[in-house]
Amino acid sequence: MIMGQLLEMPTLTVDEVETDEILVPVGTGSVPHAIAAPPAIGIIGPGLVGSKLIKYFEDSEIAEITRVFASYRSAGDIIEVGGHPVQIELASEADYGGLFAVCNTAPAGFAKDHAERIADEAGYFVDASSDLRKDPSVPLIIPEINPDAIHHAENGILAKSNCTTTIGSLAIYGLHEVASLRSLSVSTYQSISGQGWPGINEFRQHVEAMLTRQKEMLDGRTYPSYPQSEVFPELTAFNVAPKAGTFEGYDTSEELKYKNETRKIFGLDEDVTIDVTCARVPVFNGHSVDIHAQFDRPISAGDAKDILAETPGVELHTGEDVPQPVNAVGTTDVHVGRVRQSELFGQYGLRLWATGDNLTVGAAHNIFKTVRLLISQV
Ligand code: 2RA
Repeated sequence: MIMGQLLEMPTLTVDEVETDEILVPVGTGSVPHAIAAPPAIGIIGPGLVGSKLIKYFEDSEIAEITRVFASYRSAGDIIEVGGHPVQIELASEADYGGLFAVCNTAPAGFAKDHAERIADEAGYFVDASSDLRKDPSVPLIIPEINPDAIHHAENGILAKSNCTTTIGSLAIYGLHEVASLRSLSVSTYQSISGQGWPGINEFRQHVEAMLTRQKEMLDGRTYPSYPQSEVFPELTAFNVAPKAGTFEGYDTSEELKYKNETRKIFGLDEDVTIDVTCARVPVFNGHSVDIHAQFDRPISAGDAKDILAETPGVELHTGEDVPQPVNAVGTTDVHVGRVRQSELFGQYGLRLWATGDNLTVGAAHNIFKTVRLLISQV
């Protein structure tokens, strides 16, 4: 299609594009020897996370988004990126040659089939999905924590960790650098936006339905009278379900991600124990994590607060000022508060609460920082 035809088509904003939801270490793909300034970036999936990622690049001068990709549903649409119309290409069939990095925010399933080819055609494939996280050749990058891991990516493929793991890891890495972790007991309070627009739309319908049924809730009518769910098997409106993800044995998929990814990012030995319960809560956006950590040496709550106050990527809250999703939304730090000594582990343990925007610090901003790190290495 020629540009004249493209311009006759309606231009959408990235938020209007109905597309898949949502991501990237370092390798030996065809990284250009001399990159254009600014380097050209491709984004797969301009949805809830992808649109935020586009905005971070637009607001910076480190790189330029030159191409956008999506599934059949949105391929052919025109969106405006950096003040220019860009036609969305079909992600599964496009040739990615000439791009410095491709950031994938498509849902799980896409990276598994296409990462290798894309990383071969472009310089790097930075993956936000869960497809490749367990692959030993694919580093999980949280730039504040393990920036050097980008040098261990084979084939130019890197990934980010699950949003919940990222928020929890940012909250404790500064402490772990001073006193090594011996055990972690974690409960998560995960928001609805973790399941993208489909989850948000279902939640809205459920809230409306349940508001008209307050009497039933107060009288104790039970589950069968509640609205049917498709995205979340358990009711999300005015409820708390201790089940985020799907069961894989005794743990849910979200709990296993938290355990496995935390081990991989920190390089923890098997004798460091990690217990996790992941719950879904009726919060539109922003995941919270209650962390009970045991360390290999004494660390006082006062020292922990001093460390957290200086930890990059962390905003410390003290006293009456407690971190909450409603205040964390749109920010790019993890908000940490309620820092206190553990009764169970005494001087060797701390209890703290972390809240972060799962779409920014947990996803889009992590990918942006990873690409910025890759560019800085060229
Ligand atoms: C969720 N962590 O909250 C997932 C999204 N990747 O559903």
